[in-house]
Amino acid sequence: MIRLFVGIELPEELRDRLAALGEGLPGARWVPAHNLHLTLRFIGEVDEALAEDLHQALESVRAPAFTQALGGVGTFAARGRPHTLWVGAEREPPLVHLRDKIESALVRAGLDPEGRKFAPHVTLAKLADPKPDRLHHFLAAHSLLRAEFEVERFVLFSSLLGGGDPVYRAEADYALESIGA
Ligand code: 3AM
Repeated sequence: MIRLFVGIELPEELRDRLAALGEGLPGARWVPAHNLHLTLRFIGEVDEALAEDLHQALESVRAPAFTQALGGVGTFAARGRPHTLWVGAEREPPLVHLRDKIESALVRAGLDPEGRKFAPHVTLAKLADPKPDRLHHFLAAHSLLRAEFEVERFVLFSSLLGGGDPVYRAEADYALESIGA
């Protein structure tokens, strides 16, 4: 079995910039710079045969390259407790188009449809027990954060969970069509 997800890598410079935000927020487990990514579709544990079918399905996806904007910071919470700190990804048509194409390809290849709404983001940190005033201060201080990067491919990642940070590995990548090509 292999645990998979489909995502977009961030350029190294942007990862370093985002990882550098990770100072001054106690109670946060920061995602290491090399793990920062934008998830398009979480797949989960699948066997090798299905993984191969999913890979082939992803190879059939045709979508244009685009510029992706990131902006603002926020949290996901459960029962009133924030557990994930993220920077938002603009829900622009090219991103949604790519995500929809990937979704249909994966469902055609045998996955159950994704039931949850697509809320594109880059997870910056997992929050264990953040001090509310420090968290509010962090969110306010970075509310105007903006960045842009070019998306020229997407990636099928495997994810190995252990004690510490997950180990993500690019198992395959898929080129997007260049603008004007
Ligand atoms: O993109 P981020 O880092 O927010 O939290 C996991 C991570 O999200 C999420 O998939 C991404 C790559 O691992 N993830 C993990 N388990 C999940 C699950 N059961 C999940 N997403 C949905 N359902």
